[in-house]
Amino acid sequence: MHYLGRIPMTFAAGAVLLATLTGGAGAGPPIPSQSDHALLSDARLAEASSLSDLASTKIAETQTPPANAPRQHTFRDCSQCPEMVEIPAGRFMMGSTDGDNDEKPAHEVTIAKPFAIGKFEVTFDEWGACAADGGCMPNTKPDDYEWGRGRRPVINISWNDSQTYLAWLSQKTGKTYRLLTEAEWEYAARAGTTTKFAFGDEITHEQAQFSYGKPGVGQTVEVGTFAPNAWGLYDMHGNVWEWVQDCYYINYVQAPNDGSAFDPPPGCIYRSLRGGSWDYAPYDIRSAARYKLPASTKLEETGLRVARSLE
Ligand SMILES: [Ca+2]
Repeated sequence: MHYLGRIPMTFAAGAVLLATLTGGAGAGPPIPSQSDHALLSDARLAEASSLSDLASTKIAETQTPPANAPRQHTFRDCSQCPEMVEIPAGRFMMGSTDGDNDEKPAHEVTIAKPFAIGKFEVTFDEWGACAADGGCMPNTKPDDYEWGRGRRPVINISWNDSQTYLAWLSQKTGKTYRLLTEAEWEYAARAGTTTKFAFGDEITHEQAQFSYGKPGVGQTVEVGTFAPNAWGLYDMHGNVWEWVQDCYYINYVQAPNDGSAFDPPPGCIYRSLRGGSWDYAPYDIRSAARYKLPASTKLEETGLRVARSLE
């Protein structure tokens, strides 16, 4: 991903710290250090690539329910809460056979139970409601770069900040709001499709907010500016990167296949983000594309989308 070249040097220090933290013995399954990653990934990705042909075939056979399934029920738990869309149980092939190494191996994931997902990225208005009610400390008024607030997606949100919004939302509604798992995010982004985007293998500036090939200085647009995917979800491609629950790992060799998050002890430096943002190229906003940042990092292109389980 081209953005990696723009990561500040402090992130490199974080990588060293990660290697240090994960190098020692501890409870639970060991997490390979960054220095182990090359050896591990070479061996396992060779194995993974041998499965790629099989995966390519299975991808077309696995996706359920199909993209043309009936539109899901929507609801809102309070007047200022994000509008939610019920997503059906199903199974799909997560990852890709021809993308970056961190998208491999493509693997089948089963989502056993329906869940609810935000119809849109969380907006400045919604974040403001949290702050006005005493929540979302200390990032109560994230910088909008004078692009405008209202129904634009909230930006300058770290993974840690996202937890303050989810805690407020859960307290206000009595429901357990959370981030999507990375598997749930991709399942919802694909919406029954097996193509690079929910709209096919190409994407245009009439379908999503991304900067590549577009004149002028990029920025976010109001949520819902473009048409939704087949399951009624907006801006899964582009606009802002969306934090997910998972601890980022360099490939899917250890990825769970039940839709749960990969989040092993003893801790996590990098959290995953999905969907790309207004500042990216089509390749980086594909359904399978992944990104990572330290949990405390906030940028002009990091936001969130909420989820909650259905009783
Ligand atoms: Ca997005």
